[in-house]
Amino acid sequence: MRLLHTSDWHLGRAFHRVNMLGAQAEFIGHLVTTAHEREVDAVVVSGDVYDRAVPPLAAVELFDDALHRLAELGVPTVMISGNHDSARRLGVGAGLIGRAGIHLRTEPAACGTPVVLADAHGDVAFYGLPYLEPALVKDEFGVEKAGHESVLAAAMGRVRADLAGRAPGTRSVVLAHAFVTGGRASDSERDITVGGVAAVPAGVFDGVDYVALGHLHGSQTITARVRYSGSPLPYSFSEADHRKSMWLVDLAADGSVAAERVDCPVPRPLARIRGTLEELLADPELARHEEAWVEATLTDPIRPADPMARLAERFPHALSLVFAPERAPGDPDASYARRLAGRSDQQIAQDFVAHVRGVGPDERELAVLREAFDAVRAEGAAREVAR
Ligand SMILES: [Mn+2]
Repeated sequence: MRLLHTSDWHLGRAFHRVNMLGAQAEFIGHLVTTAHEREVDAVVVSGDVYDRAVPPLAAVELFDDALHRLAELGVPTVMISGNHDSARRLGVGAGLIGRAGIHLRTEPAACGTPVVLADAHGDVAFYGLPYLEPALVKDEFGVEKAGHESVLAAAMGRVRADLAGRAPGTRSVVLAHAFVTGGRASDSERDITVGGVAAVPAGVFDGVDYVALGHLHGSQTITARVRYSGSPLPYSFSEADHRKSMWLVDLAADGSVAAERVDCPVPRPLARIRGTLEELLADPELARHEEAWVEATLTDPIRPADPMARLAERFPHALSLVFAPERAPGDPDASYARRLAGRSDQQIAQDFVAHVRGVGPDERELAVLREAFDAVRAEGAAREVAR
């Protein structure tokens, strides 16, 4: 059976001030063409279909168009909700849409109920595990301590139990939206840390033939059977070195896996450039980035006048300016944004404690901070569910 694995479409998301709907529509076209030309048997979409719980109308219309085109193609599709989606909203109409061969799995309670597709070699059971917010699903799974690993392990327990009851030789695919240990994050995923821990070990998924992951926006191979497709488009400059793609996976009769990377259309390359404004405007090396979406880090000791307008004379698609005046290393005046870059909310809070008190938080205080961050996140997620 041949699968096409993608995730993290984030329909409706902009890239800085660029509306990405056109590029997202082009990607949908590419997906449909690939599914057709490469004779794909099933499409799997591993969450974050939308960028927000209540997406803009144009994004909903694009999703509707995608559903129609996939249904017309006649290729069965399995989709789950991600941490950016409202599972409840995305799941509206799932029963009807399912009759058209597009299976939306947004209910944590249905983790152990697969979509069963068949090829010449027998059945393949597709288990859609929507993003599981630990605080919200711990009762459903009967786990005492709400954490990503414990709820995913419980969901996988249901998957294995169901699989054990099926005909011998039934192959299995799991869709999940999670941060698996060994994966590399970028700047465009929303933090899902609970209890100070975001990552779950890949071993949680042992026993299934292929795990189609979503959440991390870079394409990644955790093991031959556990992969991230990554997002089809960049959503932050930290993805400048990503090659955006999907996985075309051949699942053989014996459950062995062969995966091929299928590139996504590139609306415009990304470039991160650094130097004084005068250097950036003059350096002949940078000519190759003139048509790119550019993030420029200006190292001028004094902020130049009207820098974006001047930069745009050479780089008309410049989108982001960062000021990083060259000073001695360790200078406390380094820009606030630069000091915060790459640190989690919890790390920033811990460093703040250390900064004002001279000593960082001890174990007990760390636990208080973790609980506070978890409570805020759980409350946000609960509000989204209630809406
Ligand atoms: Mn995402």
